[in-house]
Amino acid sequence: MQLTVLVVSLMFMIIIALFFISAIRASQTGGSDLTAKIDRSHLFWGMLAFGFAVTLVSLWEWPHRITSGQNVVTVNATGAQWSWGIDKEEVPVGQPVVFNVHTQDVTHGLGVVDPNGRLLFQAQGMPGYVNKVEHIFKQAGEYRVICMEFCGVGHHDMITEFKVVAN
Ligand SMILES: [Cu+2]
Repeated sequence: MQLTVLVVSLMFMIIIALFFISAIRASQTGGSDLTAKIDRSHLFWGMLAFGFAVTLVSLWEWPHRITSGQNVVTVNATGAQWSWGIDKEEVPVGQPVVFNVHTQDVTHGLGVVDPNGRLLFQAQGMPGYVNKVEHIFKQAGEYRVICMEFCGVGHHDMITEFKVVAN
């Protein structure tokens, strides 16, 4: 994801730099340069297609896409002041896992952190609702569930763990 952001940022910087260069040249040569030659409608449709492609690529692993089927593992995660209760201690690698997130009292935020300490995804936990978030774990190991929404004095203690295991 960070590499995607870097590549997209560099591409935008190059495009903007080209416009600046052509504008400077146009001001020096009286206007017969690249900006004058580019058809504005081509530019519009090109930028639109570029934006669409970037959006598609960057959202490809959208975590809120919920699949259904026999191979989906369901984990019920319940937040309460101040702990997380999850009904599975182990989930498999490479299989869709759907977290049903809800709370018993106030709003909490379920955050799942990988063994390297990197936040993988999060979902809001709200009283009276069940929010679903899906993830396919790619790496076995110890994962942590933390709270992403400040919920009182014991908020920092809302940590629990589960294992991702190879099939
Ligand atoms: Cu909290």
